[in-house]
Amino acid sequence: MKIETLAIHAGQHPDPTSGAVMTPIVLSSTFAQDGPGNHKGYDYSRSGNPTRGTLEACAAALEGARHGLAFASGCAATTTILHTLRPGDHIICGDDVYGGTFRIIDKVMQPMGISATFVDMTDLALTEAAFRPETKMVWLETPSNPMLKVFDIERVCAIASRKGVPVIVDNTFATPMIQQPLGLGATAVVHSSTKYLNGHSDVVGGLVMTSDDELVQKLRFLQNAMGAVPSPFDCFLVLRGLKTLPVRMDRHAANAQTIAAWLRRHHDVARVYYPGNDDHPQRELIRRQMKTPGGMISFVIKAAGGSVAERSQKFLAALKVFTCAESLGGVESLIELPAVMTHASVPAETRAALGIDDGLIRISVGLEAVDDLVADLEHAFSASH
Ligand code: P1T
Repeated sequence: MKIETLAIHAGQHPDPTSGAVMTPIVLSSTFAQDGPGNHKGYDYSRSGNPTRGTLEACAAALEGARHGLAFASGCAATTTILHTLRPGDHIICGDDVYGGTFRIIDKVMQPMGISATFVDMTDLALTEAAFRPETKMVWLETPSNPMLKVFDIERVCAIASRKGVPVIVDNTFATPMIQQPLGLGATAVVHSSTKYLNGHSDVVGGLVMTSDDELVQKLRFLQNAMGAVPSPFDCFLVLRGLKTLPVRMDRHAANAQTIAAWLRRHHDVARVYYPGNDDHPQRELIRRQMKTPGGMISFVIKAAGGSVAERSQKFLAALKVFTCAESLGGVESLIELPAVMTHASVPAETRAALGIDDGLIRISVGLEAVDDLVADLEHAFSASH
């Protein structure tokens, strides 16, 4: 079946007791056993829950995976995967990742004896050179947050596979509608389902999908043992969000393509980072790897009088349709300054090296009428002079 059909039906059947077409929210924390240890598949809701199980099955189908695991947040999913590592192990991570992911690796895992090398994976020779005998995991986001770099999943996986090292791809920005990393050789995919998968900015959640039976056993153990599981209500909401993911992603990308092209022509804009740009340094790869360029754009405004950072602040304050907020992937358009918001936990010198300047602006293009979005941006350019 095609992904649009799977998004609506995978893992779902009318409820056998009531005939309910939509998956019920099973709130019970515990499940009756016919005798000690003799249950119908569920014993305690941290270990497994029917609503969560349905979400896990549907999400797995979308990524073409055999298994799905749901977590209380994207960071909980990330932390759980990283706990498959042991002291002395080494991880190679793409150099541009969500600030919270950088913080987990830098501030939580490194003190536990896991070393990390952050690499610009657009350079495959550099990536290969970063491997050590103790390298046990490769982690990448593509497109990356917030610089929208695109890494070649297939080639990075080929290098890692020669070394026997699993590759984890954070597919939050792209979603399975744009690319399916498991088909390109990745071992597992991680998502902040807070974003496009849920799509309505009313849930914090995470998902991991994999077809690796050995890895999923370790992750299931950790999901239960560490306990960072989502509520059944949140699972219901993400499951509902998935049903419209295919239509939402098309509109996000269409609106973003219009806005990115308009920004590039604008005399007040210094630079635009968007995978749909025809001068994007990875444009050949993008054509091969991504079905659409997605809904995220970063750009740098030109200074007017004061510094670029000052103008960015004024620009954000003047917007009426875009909301200044962290996060992305909801129906509504959001705008933020990564250096002081989502990527504040990345050290200033690292941010500078990556191009996350104090004035860099990131937008998550929503589903509003694109003319209204352009008019809102145009007004803010004028008002921030
Ligand atoms: O916020 P949480 O659900 O825990 O997900 C963390 C996460 C993981 N991976 C990527 C690529 C992300 O962008 C995020 C969260 N990002 C934001 C909150 C943001 O505004 O970028």
